[in-house]
Amino acid sequence: MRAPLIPIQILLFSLLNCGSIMAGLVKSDTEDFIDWWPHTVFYQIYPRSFKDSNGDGIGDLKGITSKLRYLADTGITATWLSPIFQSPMVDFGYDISDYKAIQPEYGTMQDFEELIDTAFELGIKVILDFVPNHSSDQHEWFKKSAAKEPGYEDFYVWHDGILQENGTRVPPNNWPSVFYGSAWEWHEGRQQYYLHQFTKEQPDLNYRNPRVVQAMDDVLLFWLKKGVAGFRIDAVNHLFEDESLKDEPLSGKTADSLSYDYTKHIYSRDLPEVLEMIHHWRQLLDDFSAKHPERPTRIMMTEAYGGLTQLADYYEDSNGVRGSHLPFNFHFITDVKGDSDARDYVYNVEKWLIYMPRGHAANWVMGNHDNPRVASRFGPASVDAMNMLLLTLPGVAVTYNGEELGMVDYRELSWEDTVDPPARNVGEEHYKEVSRDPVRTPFQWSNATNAGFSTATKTWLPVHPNYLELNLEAQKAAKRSHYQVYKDLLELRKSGIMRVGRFNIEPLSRWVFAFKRSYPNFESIITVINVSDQEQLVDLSEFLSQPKKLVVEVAGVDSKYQTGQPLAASALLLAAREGLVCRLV
Ligand SMILES: *[C@@H]1O[C@H](CO)[C@@H](O)[C@H](O)[C@H]1NC(C)=O
Ligand SMILES: *[C@@H]1O[C@H](CO)[C@@H](O)[C@H](O)[C@H]1NC(C)=O
Ligand SMILES: CC(=O)N[C@H]1CO[C@H](CO)[C@@H](O)[C@@H]1O
Ligand SMILES: CC(=O)N[C@H]1CO[C@H](CO)[C@@H](O)[C@@H]1O
Ligand SMILES: [Ca+2]
Ligand SMILES: [Ca+2]
Repeated sequence: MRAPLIPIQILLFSLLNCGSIMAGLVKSDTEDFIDWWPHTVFYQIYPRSFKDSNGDGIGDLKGITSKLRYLADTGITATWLSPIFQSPMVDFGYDISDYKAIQPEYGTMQDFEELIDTAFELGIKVILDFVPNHSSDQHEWFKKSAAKEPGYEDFYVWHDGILQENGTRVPPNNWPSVFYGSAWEWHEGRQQYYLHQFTKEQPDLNYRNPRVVQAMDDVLLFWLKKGVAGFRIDAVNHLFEDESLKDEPLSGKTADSLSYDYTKHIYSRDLPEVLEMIHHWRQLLDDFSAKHPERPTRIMMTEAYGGLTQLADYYEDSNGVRGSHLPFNFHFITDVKGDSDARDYVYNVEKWLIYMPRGHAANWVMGNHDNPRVASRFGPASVDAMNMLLLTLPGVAVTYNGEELGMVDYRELSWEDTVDPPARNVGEEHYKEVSRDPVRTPFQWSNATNAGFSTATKTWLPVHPNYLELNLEAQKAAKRSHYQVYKDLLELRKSGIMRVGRFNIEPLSRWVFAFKRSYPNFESIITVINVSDQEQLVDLSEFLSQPKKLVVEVAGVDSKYQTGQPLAASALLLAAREGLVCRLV
């Protein structure tokens, strides 16, 4: 049994009375960090694979609602749902044909309202995925725009193309789509090209048209009124293109003019107008929050794989205008690999904190539906250590569903069972190199049929065959499991020190790093991680500075240490890939 940690109120009281500067937080921002979101774990649900309630093999809203109690029991207080809107499912929901309707295979609007109500009762905030850059080509806006219906002519980005001397018509420029091929598609009906930065079934909306901005504001307000706590905004850096539609300079990375790497995206990505749009949406959210104080602050999270300066500007620009509450930080996905050493981890943590403007909340994303799972990226032995890293750093943590169990990618998934469009596009020879299906297999609830996900004879993606051993029920029953480690870490996050404690991080050697949350006269929490494949003895005494009593707070599944066990700081033995969260008393 762990001794209770200092409650946040006591720590805040002490903090407010000495006005010291914390990890990225200054006194004037205390309002922000006692709000609900700056220290929350956001649990990403991939609705298609979470829980099927009606036995058709596809996850749905009623399924999610039935599992909200599980989230609450685990200690999760916020979730973001991948798209649940009406969609032809060319890009599994990232191609929306009606922004205000629920995809019928996921349920009805009433199911959604029940989900929101149940979540509210359980103290869980729900964030929706907002996909503003493009709609589906089946959206009525696109049909009207293609037919040049008044008011809709310029809803999308249309162009005549260029007529060459010999009479051939070609696209207006050399821009490639993110998903391969020209970013322009000829439309027979309208006799013009339209822009699509993703698949050709995802035409880009024209944000230079105030009617589009208005229509999207209307969508946001629609869902806000239904009680959502905010939005995660997809592909936000693609919102605007340079009006000149000039050719982009070549990157020199590839000779394949159809590859997204072919050009430097100086006219089709990260335009300054993106920031204006972010500010506009922030204002809309702030206004709504102010008008409806009965529910918690509405927030936005933004998705963009971008440079540090740019992401920092999303938080707050050089004039101090606030934008995204949480511009997603993907560095643990893009910049740290299985063979990274301690310095790489420390460097990636520090660089975010250095660039993040003062007074904002850091955030760390460990996985999502587009990238391999932790157990597959870093190896199964690293699951606990990576969850310790994610959940004891300061700020917001983002978990992809299943990572609390250490679920593994189903890499052996057959060609016949493959459904991901980019994988189908490249064919049987190469599908494994690009398929995102292995990270999207159904959640492993138990050892029952289909891992307890569905009663169907065939599920939309097959269940990973390791479900007989790797499942939630088994991990709940086990003496020690990834799930229990995860849950203990969430419990630990409730302590005040984890919210406002000063933060510092250092490599102790090439393979081991440690970080500390501390506050004068209070207990400190120390996380120490060995990212190598061999055991090692480390000396923590210099890092801890004062010789105090060090005890284990959370240990991994296979650890020889137990909670409450005293440790010798000068000679701490860590197993390969072991992480340990300790308390300095
Ligand atoms: C016209 O010229 C372009 C190159 O500028 C070439 O790709 C295309 O095949 C030509 N079309 C015809 C019909 O000759
Ligand atoms: C399935 O799980 C239950 C409960 O965890 C357990 O009692 C049972 O032995 C398991 N069955 C098999 C075949 O593993
Ligand atoms: C991580 C993520 O949400 N990626 C999405 C980015 O946007 C494209 C197009 O909408 C989707 O295909 C990705 O899944
Ligand atoms: C602290 C430390 O350096 N630990 C060891 C971890 O394992 C690697 C090999 O993978 C050793 O070289 C390190 O010494
Ligand atoms: Ca279903
Ligand atoms: Ca765009």
